[in-house]
Amino acid sequence: MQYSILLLFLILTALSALVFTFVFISSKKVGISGQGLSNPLQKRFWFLLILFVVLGIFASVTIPRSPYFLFADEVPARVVHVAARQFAFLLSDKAIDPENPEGKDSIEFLANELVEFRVTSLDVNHGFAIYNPSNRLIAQTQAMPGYVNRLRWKFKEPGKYTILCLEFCGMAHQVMRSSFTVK
Ligand SMILES: [Cu+2]
Repeated sequence: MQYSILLLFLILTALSALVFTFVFISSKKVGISGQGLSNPLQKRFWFLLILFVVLGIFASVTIPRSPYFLFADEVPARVVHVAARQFAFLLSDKAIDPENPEGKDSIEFLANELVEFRVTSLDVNHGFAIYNPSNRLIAQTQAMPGYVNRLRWKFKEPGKYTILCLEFCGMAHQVMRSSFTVK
């Protein structure tokens, strides 16, 4: 399924590239005289070149820092299963059975150990957002029915961390919260 969506996107991308190339090639035949930047075609060429270089630099700097690659080559010390539902989060060291969902009352981690959250939802889309003891958002992913999203993080600061839902998921969305402790 994922691969067919990717394939569809690649085909659409190739089609749009073809259309743009066709428009670009056929519009070049219009004769415009003038040297250097007084020529609109030259101006456009330099504008696009600079734009692509800037975008290329931006992408190559930011994409490797994407959270998808965070701690990718390390083995997590802890794996915690998270099931979100209206209007609570269940956290457990074991896989959560959707037929009989149960979570632990309290979860504790050690500071600086690599924790992997495997986040899913039992009903609608929810957010899974982690706030540090000073209530700053430090990491988040979506909780989606039918999917397991992995979120890896090392908690440096000991204290109580809060989990909040970042998707408006129903009438009691604002009470949907949980927490864990880092020692
Ligand atoms: Cu929610």
